[in-house]
Amino acid sequence: MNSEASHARTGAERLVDGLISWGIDTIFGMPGDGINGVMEAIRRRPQQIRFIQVRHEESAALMACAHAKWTGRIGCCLATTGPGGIHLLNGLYDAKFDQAPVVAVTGLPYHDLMDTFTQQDVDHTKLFADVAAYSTRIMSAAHVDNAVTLACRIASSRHAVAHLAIPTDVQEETLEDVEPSSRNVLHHASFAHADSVRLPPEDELDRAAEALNAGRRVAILAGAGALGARDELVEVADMLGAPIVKALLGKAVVPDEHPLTTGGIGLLGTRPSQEAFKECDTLLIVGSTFPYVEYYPKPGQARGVQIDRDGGRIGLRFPVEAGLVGDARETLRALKSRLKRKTDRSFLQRAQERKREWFALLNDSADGNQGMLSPGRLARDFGQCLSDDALVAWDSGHNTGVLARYVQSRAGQQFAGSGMMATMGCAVPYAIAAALAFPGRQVVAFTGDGGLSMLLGELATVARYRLPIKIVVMKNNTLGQIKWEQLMFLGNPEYECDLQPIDFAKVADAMGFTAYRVDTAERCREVLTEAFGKSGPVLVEATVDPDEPLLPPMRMPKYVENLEKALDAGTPGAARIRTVLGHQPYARQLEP
Ligand SMILES: Cc1ncc(C[n+]2csc(CCOP(=O)(O)OP(=O)(O)O)c2C)c(N)n1
Ligand SMILES: [Mg+2]
Repeated sequence: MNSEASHARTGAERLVDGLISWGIDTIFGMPGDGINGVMEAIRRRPQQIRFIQVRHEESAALMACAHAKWTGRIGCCLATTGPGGIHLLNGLYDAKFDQAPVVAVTGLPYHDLMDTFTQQDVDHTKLFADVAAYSTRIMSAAHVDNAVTLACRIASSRHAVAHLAIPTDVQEETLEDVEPSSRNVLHHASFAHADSVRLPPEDELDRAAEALNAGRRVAILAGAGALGARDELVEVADMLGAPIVKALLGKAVVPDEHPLTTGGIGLLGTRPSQEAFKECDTLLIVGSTFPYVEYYPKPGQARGVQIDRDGGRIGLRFPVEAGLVGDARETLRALKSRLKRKTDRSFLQRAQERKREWFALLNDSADGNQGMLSPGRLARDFGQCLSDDALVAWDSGHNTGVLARYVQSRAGQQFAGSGMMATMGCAVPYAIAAALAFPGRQVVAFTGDGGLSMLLGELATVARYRLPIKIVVMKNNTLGQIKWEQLMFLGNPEYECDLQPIDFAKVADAMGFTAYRVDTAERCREVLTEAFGKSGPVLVEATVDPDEPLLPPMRMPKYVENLEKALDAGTPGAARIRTVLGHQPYARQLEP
């Protein structure tokens, strides 16, 4: 671009061009008078960037985060001053917590009215100071280029949130209006991308290999950091005869059907995974800081080795003697060449047998479900109806638990949702981001009724862009997960968890969806099959039994004690709940 044209570009145009040069092709947001200069710059660049209009800025931030998780590229969201910016926060924390690179762009009042109690005068740089690794107020058109490239560079290199706040008048300003300062030499900052693949030092790799080679019962914990290292992880697991246990964010690391994995861990995990952790003498953690410490092997029970790209996360949940700071794939490769193949395969074989038993139990109990649909049956059938290349978005609740436990992921599928933030309402925004990034692939959201109602307006976004998303809402008319937590964690009767029922099928119909209802086990598969085969946006309202519990895979004595206490203390429907607890797979989960 010649310098005259460059000088004529507004601050907003410079900003949008900067984002484009970093490969950003989609911006999620909502216009407003504090950001309309940027809107105009986007409007003028239809070939390079598209704007996706949302109904709530929280969704825009969740979509930007999801875009980053699905594609591995920077996600971008936009909001106006004050209420718009404030609405972004929850989605941005989701990105911060799961280390998704996101750039947020917000408006500010006129630069010379800031902090004067003017309309919507929220200081976004203070507001975003905690959530963003980089947050700045753009001072003039001459400040845009260096600020925007730095924001993108920090977001991508630190896997973090970066935030740019741009005053209303600066969006309109050009370099003909303002001179750069004497030290701000034009074009001094670079837009070139830079990446690295880090490797740990040799002696640390040797120390890790020594521990792993000495182990007789090695287990692996894999999380989101291992998503790009499937082949390497499988090779290492095979050499070590080690079952791969997956944190939820790592569900797609290795397909559930793979013989080297026992599936998930935690409250929503599998029994063979828990048993592997109870009995292992060595734990290799790859790209995970799965937060529930009580599900790890006990400190002192097992030697620990951990791979993480962030040195600050080594030894966070489990004491390790070797911390390998580096890229998961390259580090596993380097480690593999130091490992000896274990001839004793008995630990792995035992885990495989237990896995067969566990899934037979889940399947048999799903098959045995008659009449009122159980959450497990719904999730099992849902998993079986997915395409081989489905992108599946989860929400936060009991519904996430059954999805994690019952859906047997396949090699070409991807799964994503809010991890460390575990926010309700994420499934639909995540699915929208997936459908926009991967047209042609099946995109499915699995959500609870509480979660869906939080950002219900986004059904209109799905319809607006004619996204062929399939939404399955597990309707139990309760904040199911919290109900079971009140009973199990605290021993208190359920209180204020029941939800005013919503006719989601009617709502979806009014929003431009094809809607289905199912409420019996017998019809579940048939309805899901028909719904998934239908073109365009589809919602399935699946009414499930609200008395089916959310239990950890193995008995936790304190939880059982609390459950008894809560049921005795006047939990509504206690008698029915007791009956359900006697059914499989719960009876097995509660067995001493
Ligand atoms: C934004 C937000 N608010 C509250 C919570 C706490 N919470 C976690 S799960 C849950 C209940 C979810 O209810 P629903 O969506 O109906 O799913 P269910 O558990 O019934 O499957 C709540 C309130 C949360 N995770 N996120
Ligand atoms: Mg619910």
